[in-house]
Formats: sequence, structure tokens, C-alpha cells
Amino acid sequence: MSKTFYVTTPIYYVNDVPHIGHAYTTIAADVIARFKRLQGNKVFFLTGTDEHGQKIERTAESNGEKPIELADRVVKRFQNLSDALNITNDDFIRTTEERHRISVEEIFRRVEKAGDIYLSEYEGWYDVRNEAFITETQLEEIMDLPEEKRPIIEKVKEESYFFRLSKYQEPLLEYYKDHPDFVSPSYRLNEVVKFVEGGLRDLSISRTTFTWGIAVPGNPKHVIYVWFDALTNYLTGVGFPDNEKMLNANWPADVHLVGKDILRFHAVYWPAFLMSAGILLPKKVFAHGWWTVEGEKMSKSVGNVVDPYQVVEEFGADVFRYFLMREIPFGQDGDFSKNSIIARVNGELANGLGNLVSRTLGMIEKYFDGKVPEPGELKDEDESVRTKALSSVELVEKEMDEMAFHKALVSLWDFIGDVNKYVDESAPWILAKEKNEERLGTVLWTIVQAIGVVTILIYPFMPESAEKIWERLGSSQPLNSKLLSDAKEWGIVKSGQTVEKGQSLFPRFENK
Ligand code: ME8
Repeated sequence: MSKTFYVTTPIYYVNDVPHIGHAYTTIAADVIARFKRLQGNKVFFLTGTDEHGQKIERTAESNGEKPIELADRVVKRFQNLSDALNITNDDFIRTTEERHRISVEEIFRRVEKAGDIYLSEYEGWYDVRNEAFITETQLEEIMDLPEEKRPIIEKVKEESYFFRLSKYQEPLLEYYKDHPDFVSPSYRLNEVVKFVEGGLRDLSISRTTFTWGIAVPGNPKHVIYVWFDALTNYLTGVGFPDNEKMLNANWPADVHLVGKDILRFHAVYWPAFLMSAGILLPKKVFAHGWWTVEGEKMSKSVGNVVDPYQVVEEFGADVFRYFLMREIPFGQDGDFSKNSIIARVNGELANGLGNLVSRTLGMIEKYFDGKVPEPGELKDEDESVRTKALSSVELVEKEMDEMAFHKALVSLWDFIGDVNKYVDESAPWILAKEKNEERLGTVLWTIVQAIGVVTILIYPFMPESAEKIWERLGSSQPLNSKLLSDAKEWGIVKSGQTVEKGQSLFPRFENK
């Protein structure tokens, strides 16, 4: 069986409800998954929730509920969000599932068998919010921060199993050297290399002072460290350890999408665990940037955490998806604000795309009774639209391969701009007045082909709007049966199809 393109999101903690940061990673993964499918690939797309650990145990305790009750309640919010955002994940993994326990125990045993686990005592600091052990260097950095910015850390002293991370310092550095694409963007790889070069100490991978987690095989006094548990989800989701067929069809993952906050866990610890267990490493870890909201860091205490459900309610899932992918280069930080969304809706969606579609279909209704006309002889300016369409498809493909979503959208909107210009210059309304029916038919046919190409290309970003446009174009075949290769064929919208102008695709918003 040919290998799928396997893409993952982080699994989200259930101590808190989803916010736009979670929506962002999941939408980006969905855009990749949909685009890969459009290119004709089989795709496996995994997301889920991280339900164990001290933080969840404490949150549940303070709510007066059991950790599993908390998880069962909050997981629904994450699962429903997938529907609200039109996410096409193939599976949703919860770390409290039986299949995951089996998988984590197996990895633990393999790492142990490799001689990389030993029992000792951990004495040091622990950051419960980030579920992270704090090294000496990190402790110094924390102490340099102003008090209000310091994470809450606690002194821990307990018996613990350790993973021989130090043994993997050189193998990791070698791996980064041989696989410069392992971490993207490249400036993030530099940070990772620097961190590893700074020296790796063995990593505590079990705790004894709480119980909410997976027990260490053979020593149930110990709970496996939540990151060891969580990272393994990427294997559990594709059938590890028993479903070899599924595993071979999907592993290694093509890309783990993560926020920059958790890059170290994915680019240092995870590959070290896998090397130890004798399992192939994922091909890439992509660390994206961080969103602020109206210029401020999102935080519960500031009270500015944005609820993705509310954004969907106000603007619709497609506008939300488009904005997140268009606003900032994937990898960099950015700011989320209503005015920026509105500016993009009004300028790019309503004026650019919406206007092109509605005036074109309106003219076909008016001049050709709603039937896509036959083209006559093509002139240079018509051929030039076709050439631009083809080069846009190729450009978007290249930019999507680099996960430069914003660039892909800029290229697409450049093309939309070119087509709008072609409409203005060809002035079909004048051709209609002059009763030049053949030329009028050729121009409208050309524009409608361009709209067909745009529809296929925006499908991964704005699935609902693409479906709507496709329907209005009157094709008898569903949009999801189309591939990118079809977009390269000029003539995807057939003469004789009945189009419908319909209501405005992207209503304008007033600035707030
Ligand atoms: O870290 N901007 O879960 P988590 C952009 N369970 N993205 C953001 C964001 C923001 N302001 N805030 C959060 C965990 N994210 C672990 C992961 S994986 C094996 C275990 C996104 O619920 C971003 O993807 O804290 C970040 O990495 C993730 O949410 C953290 O989610």
C-alpha cells in the first residue's frame, strides 16, 4: 500500500476550553490535509486531546470533579469545534483511551529494553502549567524575568525513572545536520541546535506524587511523565504497536504541526525517544508562531481569550479560516483583531472574489439566459488569462509545499485581480450593447474558466464558499471529485451549464 501523507496537530490539554490558538493549528493542518488530497494523495490527519497529568488532575480537583469527568466534558468542546470549523480529521485521539495506554506501555518497554531507562531520584523544579522539568539554565532565565511574568514553579523531590537523553545529544545533532528540513522554519532549527549543543541532561520520565496518568509497566507507584505519554499519541493514532499494516501505511509522519511553545518537546525529546525505541523519526516538525489579541497576550486573567465558536458565529468558518491563513506568514507571530478581519473580508473577499463571481454570473444570466456560452476564437488577451491561471496553480502548489499559506493566498488573489482587470478591459457590457455575441460569449467563457480554477484552489482554505461557488457554476459533478490536475485543464466549466448568481457570497461588515 502506498504511504499516506500523515499530518498531526498537538493534542490539546483539556484543563481549558478551546481558543483561537488551538483553532489555528487545527485549521492549518486541515488546509494542508485538504490540499494534499487535492493533489491526489491519500492523507491521514490526526488531532486529539491530552488528558493526563498533574495540571488536569489539579484543575479537576479544584472543580470538585474526577479528572475523567473533566476530560469527558471538555473533549466535546474540542470535537465539536472540528465540526464548526469544517475540519476533516480522520481520527480524534484521547490519551485516556485503552489503545493509547497499550501504545505508551510498549514504547516505555522498548526504551527500557534499549537500556535507556534507570531509576533514581529527581530533585529540582517543576512547572505544572507547562508540565515541564526546569533545568538550571532555565531556572536562571526564569529568575531574570519580572515577577509577574515568571511561571509558577514548584520544588519537587521524588523517586523517578530517567531517560538517558544525554546519550542522544550527539545523535540528535548529527540528525539535524543530515536533515536540515527536520525543523521548520529554519531559524527555529537554529534554536533547537543551540539548545542541544548547550548540553542535554537525562530526563525524568515518571512521577510519584500524583496518580492521573499511565502507570509505569511493572511499577504502578509511578505515573509516566505526561509528555512521554502525549507524544506517543502520534504512533497510537496510526495503529502502534499491533496494527502493522496501518502503521506501515502512515508512519513516519510527514509533518507534526506545533506552536513554537512546544517545539523542544517535539524536536528534541520525541526524536530521542524514537531513536531509542528503534522507530523511524517524523519527517518534519513545523513550529508556527503565536497569536496575540488586539495587541495583547491572550490570557484568562486579562479576560481576552477569544472563543473560536464566537468568531465562527460572527464571521463564519470560512472567513475565520481565510483570515488566520492570510494574516501572517506561517511561522511568525501575529495579532488577531476584528478590524483586521473586517478589512480582509471587505477588501479581499467581498470586493475581490465575491465581486468577480457575482458580476460574471450576473452577466451570464442576463445575456445568455444563465447558460455558460460557447467560446469563439480566442484572442491573445484570453490566452493570457489561461497562461496566468496555469502559472498560478503551479505557484500555489510550490508555496503550499513550503507551507507558505499566506503566499499561496497572495498569489491566488493576484490572479483574481488579473481576472477582474480582464473583465474591466474586455467590458462585456459594451460587447452586449454592440450585440457582439461571439466575442461576449468568449470573454464570459474565459472568465468563468478562471473562476473554476480559483474555486478549486480556494477549496482547502474556504471549503464552504468553494462549494457554494461550484454549485452556482452548475457543474453536475461534486467539487470534492476534482483534483488539482483538473484545475490545470482550461475548460473545467462546461458550456451549457446553468449558472446562478445567487446572494452575495461575502457580505460586507462595518468597522467596529
Ligand atoms: O501544549 N497562538 O497543549 P495546549 C497560536 N498538550 N497557537 C496557540 C496559542 C496562541 N496564542 N495558544 C495555543 C499542549 N496554541 C500539549 C501538547 S502534543 C504531543 C501535547 C496552540 O492545549 C499551539 O499549537 O497547551 C500550541 O502548541 C498548542 O495550542 C498548545 O496546546
